[in-house]
Formats: sequence, structure tokens, C-alpha cells
Amino acid sequence: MSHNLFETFAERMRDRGAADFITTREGRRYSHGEALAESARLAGALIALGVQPGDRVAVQVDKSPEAILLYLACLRIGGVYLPLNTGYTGDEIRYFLGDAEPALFVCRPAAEEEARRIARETGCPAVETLGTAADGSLMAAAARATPHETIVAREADDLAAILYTSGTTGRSKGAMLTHRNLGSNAATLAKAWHFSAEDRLIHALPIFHTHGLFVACNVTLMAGSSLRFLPKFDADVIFEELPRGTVLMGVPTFYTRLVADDRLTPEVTANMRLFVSGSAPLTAETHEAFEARTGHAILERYGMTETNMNISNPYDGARRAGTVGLPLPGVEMRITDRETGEEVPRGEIGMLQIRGPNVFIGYWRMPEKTREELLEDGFFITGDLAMVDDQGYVHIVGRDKDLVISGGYNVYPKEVEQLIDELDGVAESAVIGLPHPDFGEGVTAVVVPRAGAELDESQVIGHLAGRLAKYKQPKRVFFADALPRNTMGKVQKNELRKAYHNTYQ
Ligand code: MLC
Ligand code: AMP
Repeated sequence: MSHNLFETFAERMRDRGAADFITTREGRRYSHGEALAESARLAGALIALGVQPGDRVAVQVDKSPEAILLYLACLRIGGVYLPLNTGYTGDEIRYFLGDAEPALFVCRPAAEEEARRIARETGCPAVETLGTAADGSLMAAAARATPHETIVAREADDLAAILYTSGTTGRSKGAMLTHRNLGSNAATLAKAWHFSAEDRLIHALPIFHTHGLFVACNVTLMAGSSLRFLPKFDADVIFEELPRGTVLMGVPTFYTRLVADDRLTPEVTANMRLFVSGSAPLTAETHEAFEARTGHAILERYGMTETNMNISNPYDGARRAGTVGLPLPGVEMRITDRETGEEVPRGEIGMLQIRGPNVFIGYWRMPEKTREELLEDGFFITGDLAMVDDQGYVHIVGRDKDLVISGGYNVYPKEVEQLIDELDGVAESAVIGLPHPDFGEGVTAVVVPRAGAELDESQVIGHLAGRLAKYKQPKRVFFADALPRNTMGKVQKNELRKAYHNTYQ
């Protein structure tokens, strides 16, 4: 028996036939049946391009319905889908292609020349393009290809996708996700959040990370629902779409922006049945303000690239502000002492560890990193600090990992610090997250210049531009004579966070 996740999706898509799968505001539409057929043509193109089962297909394209069909095509032929943030620069892409060794790189039409150069340098044998209007060489290849109707058999532990997450060492790690990981989580979430064929999900997230790709799209496919595909979050557009939608999934920035808008009323949200928030902490204030304005309690859930979704507030029952809820069915959780590794008593703060069919199988070609974070008994060390209250609800109270989350995107300070430190005249630097009214946390750098060096903010930012995705670049750069250190010589980032606390508010 095959465990290819696409078997389940295809079955639903056949059942749903002519019903909407993806629609856009420009009037583009794929029914479930059409999406199934087009994914077979794209699968034919992938095969013709030489993609074999187990091969990685790296994709850095703007959001479009066809990008989702490409993801489905890749699953269909047993390929490993590797989506890349559209904000990544050439330098960042070079690393990913070098590390993942994909059989094919699909890029934006405008980026083809650079993509071909990077592909040559990294030994990637094929490059194709995909635009947002069903254009590009890949769509042309699909039109020529013999549709590949067969769904290639896969084992449950075979890879379906690799998603890169930055690391504390500054080197990004490819999280290896299997058909079992993605399939089990999609089925669990569709059930827990009562998804049905009637649902129309307003999709404004990017489709290169877990939230917008797996949580939103896989759950839709599991339940035979439909996606209203928007290029990005734009409050004006969301207010136009809310009266015809049933579900919105977003990062907290979506909700702080909606709450700040007078158009948020019970009337405009009357057709909606569910608002989901995740990827970063939703403040209790935003949760409460949203409920007061609309009558809807946002459902906050907790997850990560390596584990998919783990913990969720209940659909029926209290959705409690400031908590991420209860472990999802099939997910085990324990909270341990950071020093001893022993479980801590309920009510105490410790390191959150997670086990379940949703947990990834390791980091691509990084066995040591995998051993450090994925324990022999199957528990994954999340790096998040949590506490379980007397009603069993989980509170994420902080992070043990040195990580900033800005507008739902993760930024590992080390990666930014390493680049700043390369700049002439810099002795050392520290990158921290400070409270930011829009992005939750704002990436901020504190730089110590070498004696006699003349440096200013624009030079530091200018040095990072073109090397780092925009969202990773500091919003502000400060200069200091020295960084505060503890007796072990470690930079005390808490002291820096205190000193610059009010920067954005
Ligand atoms: C955009 N900018 C950001 C930024 N997004 N800067 C910091 N952090 C961000 N997240 C930059 C822009 O380039 C621009 O720079 C300036 O900030 C203002 O942009 P904007 O117009 O306000 O941004 P916008 O396009 O509206 O995007 C904000 C956003 C978007 C929050 C809507 O970032 C977003 O969709 N984030 C979702 C991220 C996500 O999907 N995370 C899930 C990860 S999965 P300038 O200088 O050019 O003006 C995961 C697991 C889990 O975490 O549990 O889900
Ligand atoms: P990523 O590696 O991009 O998948 O980000 C995962 C991280 O996002 C987690 O380890 C948490 O730190 C954070 N996160 C996700 N959801 C929540 C949430 N609801 N509350 C607080 N932090 C969250």
C-alpha cells in the first residue's frame, strides 16, 4: 500500500470535481478536478525534465495557483518539494541549492539569468521559470507533456518536503518532512478545526513556509474546501473578502492590523466561522480586542517547521487569550528542566519537548544537529520555554533559542551578526528583537566600532542589503562602546533588550 500523501488529496479532489479549489480576485479559477488534471500535466513536465522519486525540486516563485499545483505535481511523482522564501537573495539561494542538490530549480521569470548562474555554480542540472499568470517555461513544458496520471508509491517515512529553517549557528538547516508528518497533521487539524467542503479559506500568507503551505493548503485539500488566493496580506482586500469567506489564517501582525482598522465589525465578519493565529505570540490584548469588536475568539495554535502543528486552543470550548491551548490528538508533550532534562512539575516553566507522527525525521545531511535536537526516544527539543496551567492549557513564555520572530518570520541573530562583523570598522555586534507594534518584534543591531572607525547606520544596513532577505535586516542600528557580558564572557542580550526597549514604541 502506498503512503503517498497525494493519494488522499487526489481522492478528495476527484470527489469534489467541479467545485472551486482555488480562485483569485482576477477571476482565475481551478476546480478540484481541473487542479488534479493540471497537476498531472506538471508532473509529466517534471518527469520529462528528469526529476526522479526522492529528488528535490527547489522553488522560489511568487504566489500563484500554479505554484500550489507544482507542489501537488511534485508529491504525485514522489519528489521532495523545497520551497524558498521569495525574499532570499542570490547569496542565500546559492547555499540552499548547494546544500540540497535539487534536480530542478524553478524560479521567477525575471530571476532566470541569476538562477541559471547559481544553478551552474552549484551543479543543479535544470532551471525552469514560473510566473504569476500561468506563464513561464514550466507551464509551457506542462502544456507539451504527457500527463502523468500515476501517483508514485511512497512509504510513510519517505520525504515529501524539505523546509529550511535558520539555525543558532547561522547555517540554515533543512527540516526533512515525510508523507506521514504532513498527512497526519493535515488530517488532525481538519478534524480539530471542523473543516468541511463548505469552507472558503481566505489565504493571504506566503506559500513557502509551514503556515501558508501545509497548515492552510493541506488542511483545505484534506477537507475538500476551497482557497481564496490573495498575493499577500492587504487589509483593504481582506475587508472586501471577509463577507464571503469562512476561515482566515494569519500571523499576529494580520490581527493587530485588522484590530487597528475601523472596518472591523461584527457585520463584516458575520459569515466567518474561524480565525486562526500562529507562528508568533498573539498578545492577550489583541485577542481580547478582536473578540470585543467582532464576537469571534481567535483560535491560537502553536507549531514549528520541524513539527508542524502541536498544540491548539479548542474549537469547541474556551479559546484562552495568552495561551496556545492543549496538545492536539496524537501529540505528546513534556516540559523539562533545562539543566537536568527531568520533567518539571505542572505550573513550572521548562523546555517544551514534542513527540508524535507530526515530528520531522531530522535535518538534511546534519546527523549531529539532528541528534542534538531530536532525542532517541522521539521527543524533539523545541527551544521554546513553556508552562502548563492547572487547566492543562499551555503558555509559551519565552525562547531558550536566540531567535527573533518578526511578522511571523524567524530571524536568527547569528546569521545577521556574522555579516555585520565582516564590515570594515566593526569590532563586534549583537542582534536582538525589541517590542514592535506591527511586527511583534523588530530586528535591531547593536554595533561596537573598532577604535577610530567612523561608522553609521546606513553603512551597516547598506552592507546587508543584497546579502540578506529584507525581513532579516535590522530596522535600527545602534552604536555602543562595548557589549555587556557576564562572567563567562557571554553577551547579555537581556541587558541590551532592556536598554533599547522603547525603540519602536
Ligand atoms: C515585510 N517587511 C518586514 C516583514 N515583512 N520586515 C520585518 N518583518 C517582516 N515580517 C518589510 C518590507 O520589506 C518593507 O520594507 C517593510 O517591512 C514594510 O512592509 P509591509 O508592507 O508592512 O509588509 P507586508 O508586505 O504587509 O508584510 C508584513 C506581513 C508579512 C506580516 C504581512 O511579513 C507576512 O505575511 N508574514 C507572514 C510570515 C509567515 O508566513 N510566517 C509563517 C512561518 S511558519 P521596505 O523598507 O521595503 O518598506 C511558522 C510555523 C508556524 O512559523 O507555527 O506557523
Ligand atoms: P518556524 O521555525 O518558522 O517554524 O517557527 C517556529 C517558532 O515560532 C516556534 O518555535 C515558536 O517559537 C514560534 N511560534 C509558533 N507559534 C507560536 C505561538 N502561537 N505562540 C508563540 N510562539 C509561536
